[in-house]
Amino acid sequence: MKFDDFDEKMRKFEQSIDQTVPQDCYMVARLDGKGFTKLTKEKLSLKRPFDETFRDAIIQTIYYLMDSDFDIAYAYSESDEISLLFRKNTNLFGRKVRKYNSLLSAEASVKFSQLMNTTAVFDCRIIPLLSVEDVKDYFLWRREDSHRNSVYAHCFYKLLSDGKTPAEAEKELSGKILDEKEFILSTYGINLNSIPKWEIYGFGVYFKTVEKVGFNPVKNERETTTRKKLFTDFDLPSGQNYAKFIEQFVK
Ligand SMILES: Nc1nc2c(ncn2[C@@H]2O[C@H](COP(=O)(O)OP(=O)(O)OP(=O)(O)O)[C@@H](O)[C@H]2O)c(=O)[nH]1
Ligand SMILES: [Mg+2]
Repeated sequence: MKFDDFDEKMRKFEQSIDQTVPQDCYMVARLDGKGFTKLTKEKLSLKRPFDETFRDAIIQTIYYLMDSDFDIAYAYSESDEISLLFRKNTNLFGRKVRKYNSLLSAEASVKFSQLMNTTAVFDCRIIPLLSVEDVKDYFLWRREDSHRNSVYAHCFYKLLSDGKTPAEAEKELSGKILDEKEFILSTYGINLNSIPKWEIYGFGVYFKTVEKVGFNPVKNERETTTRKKLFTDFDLPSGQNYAKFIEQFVK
């Protein structure tokens, strides 16, 4: 077969499952650590349920992705997951899903592995969203997921420190609603205000404009310039205030 004939025949297969995110949609990617329960327990000696070294490696991974050309407006992280909201009009990779999934997963995995001196892998999914309301709801949803997971994890490790086996702790928590788990924590003198906020609700990363005072040798005078700097927000607003806060990134 001639090369052009091969090309025509094979491209059809290659392109048959190529998907692109429509220009009208907002786009979020969610990365999630693969098998991090095992990794954090067996290969890394981390504090449980939450560890600052782990958190800081996630933050550095997010900075690395946001400092590259991915066009990310806002990132949110809880546990071993990272959600990335892209700028509305981004046209990187022609909005091809396979490009985002493969490159984000690869870049995050390599960076995080280097930082933690281990082999760690993130999967990635792209979530197209139709409206500003959907974007707000997406981030409210992940924040609430964080809240639930975190309360469970704090309860679980408190029960273990009280002498329960993992199976007993799991059984005790199974079927309990959030309020009941928060009550269990209160019996240990713990409430949501006594746990670092990022452990319960996760944290956000975004660019902030900062002013820098320098010296202009040509004009022989002090000069104030502005530049964008990445900032980690450990004190995200809650409820509708968080939804309102998200609006600034949906452009
Ligand atoms: N010790 C410790 N573990 C953490 C920390 N952050 C996340 N993890 C662990 O990461 C795991 C994330 O859970 P999942 O994503 O649901 O499960 P997974 O084992 O990664 O499985 P898959 O995502 O399905 O591959 C949980 O077991 C958490 O305990 C941390 O700061 N310290
Ligand atoms: Mg995971």
